[in-house]
Amino acid sequence: MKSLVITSSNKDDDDEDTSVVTKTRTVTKRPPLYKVLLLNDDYTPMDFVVYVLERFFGISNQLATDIMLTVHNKGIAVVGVFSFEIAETKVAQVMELAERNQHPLQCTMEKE
Ligand code: TYC
Repeated sequence: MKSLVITSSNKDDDDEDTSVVTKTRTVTKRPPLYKVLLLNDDYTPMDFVVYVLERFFGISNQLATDIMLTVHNKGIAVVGVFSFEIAETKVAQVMELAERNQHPLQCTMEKE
């Protein structure tokens, strides 16, 4: 968030009191959003990917299956769009579970 201070003053040479008006305008920028992407590989079981999508992204079994198949067929798909912190957490959760199960599944994030 940036604050812009606009000052208008009345400088003159006489001895009169001068007034200064200060206006503060707050310019609020929307926080950037990040896409969470899932990448295809040849080894991660399809039902594991569907499970990951249901568990960490709150996606229905039907939609999770569709997204998994899109990744399987196209190589990559956007799973969701989040703030930096949320996207980072989702990626970490997916990567941790994949590693724990020794699957090479890759999940990354990218600024929108
Ligand atoms: N290609 C994998 C298979 O045939 C399935 C898969 C789908 C893997 C999506 C990763 O992000 C992925 N078992």
